[in-house]
Amino acid sequence: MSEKTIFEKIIDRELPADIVHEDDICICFRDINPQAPTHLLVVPKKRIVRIAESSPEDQTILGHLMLIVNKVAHQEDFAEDGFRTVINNGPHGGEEVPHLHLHILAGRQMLWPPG
Ligand code: IU
Repeated sequence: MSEKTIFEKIIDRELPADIVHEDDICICFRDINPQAPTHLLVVPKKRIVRIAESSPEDQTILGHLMLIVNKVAHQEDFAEDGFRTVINNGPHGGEEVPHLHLHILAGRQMLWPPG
């Protein structure tokens, strides 16, 4: 098994994080370098490297991540104002950490197209 990712170290409590949700399948914590007033990451505990390397057997996990976006949007009280969910995949996507994660950005007006 390759070396743990930074997110696996957070999941295993080897590194600190401001955790807002955790269950058997995923963890959600505040991004260390926020790009919006609220910037959360939803990370599956199973190391799916990136969405382009997910497989049909990951369907339950992937669906669960979406439902946790919904849950934390209400929990953190930005569901009504709106928010953006982003998955960066590979070099052109701007992916830095090779462990699937959904960004949730909230608390300001988002622009389109994104940079
Ligand atoms: P990306 O989609 O792989 O580019 O996003 C990685 C994110 O992980 C990025 O927004 C970082 O700020 C964030 N992050 C973090 O929250 N804590 C860390 O220890 C590290 C990166 I390294």
